[in-house]
Amino acid sequence: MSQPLVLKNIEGPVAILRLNRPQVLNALNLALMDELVDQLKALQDDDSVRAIILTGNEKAFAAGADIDEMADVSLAEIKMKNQFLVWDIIPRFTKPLIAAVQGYALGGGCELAMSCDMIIASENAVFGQPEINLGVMPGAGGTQRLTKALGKARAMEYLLTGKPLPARVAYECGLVTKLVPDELVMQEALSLAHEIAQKSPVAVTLIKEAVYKALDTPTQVGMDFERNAFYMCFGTEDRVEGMKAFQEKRTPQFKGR
Ligand code: CO8
Repeated sequence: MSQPLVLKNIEGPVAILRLNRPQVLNALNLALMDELVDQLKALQDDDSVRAIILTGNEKAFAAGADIDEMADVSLAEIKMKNQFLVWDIIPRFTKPLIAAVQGYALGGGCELAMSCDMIIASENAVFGQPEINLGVMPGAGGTQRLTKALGKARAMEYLLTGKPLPARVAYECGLVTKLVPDELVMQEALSLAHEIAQKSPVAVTLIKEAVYKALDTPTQVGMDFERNAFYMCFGTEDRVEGMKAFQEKRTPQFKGR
């Protein structure tokens, strides 16, 4: 049996994880999600890795949770399985995570892409939360993250009808970072990942946390977090290096200390 998730390669400081269940459009079964979190934990501990790209294939990033795996599950089973424990780890991952999306990103696939820090999408990508058509609803953040990105009025329409959200609309709503032709998706994701990988990893992590505070907390709480995070930067060697490099008119070499 082929691996449901492939650590394709590590290109310098950038690791690429590829969802690999092409026969079912990368439907997210429990084994795949467990493997994804295991891989992320390993990459978290690898100091040489400073950014991660999560991708699928040309036809699908992921077409949602595996419906065949869910079809016969009882309420008691789904409740007790607590499958979302692994999902909660993804937004807490401290290194930058970029979703490179081609084709379908539906249901859990859309939620997985939205759990990443940024999405690079091809013009033919299709997002959406079609769970309503299965008699259920999103369970891994779809109602929350789509609403924050699109606003109530438009999110309601997509969530209640389950209709596809074209990449162009997702881009215009701010859900997608960059929209590029199909063949340039990985190139663009790699370029972005490599650029961020050159920055101070500590500052990158703190900025990530601060941005999520902006989404999840009242402004003053976020401002307080930001101020303390700013102070924390002054405890790093990277801050000394960054400012010294500016004065010496050279490129800084950040070490993550
Ligand atoms: N689960 C299982 N199998 C799938 C899934 C899926 N989500 N999506 C596609 N497949 C399978 C198909 O059954 C088919 O298998 P087979 O060849 O054996 O018949 C194969 O993939 C190819 O699919 P299609 O023939 O249907 O391909 P099309 O190009 O005709 O259509 C679509 C593509 C439109 C994407 C269509 O496959 C589709 O509608 N898929 C289901 C999309 C969906 O409803 N997603 C939401 C699932 S529910 C969910 O995500 C809940 C999230 C809760 C939290 C997350 C927990 C993990």
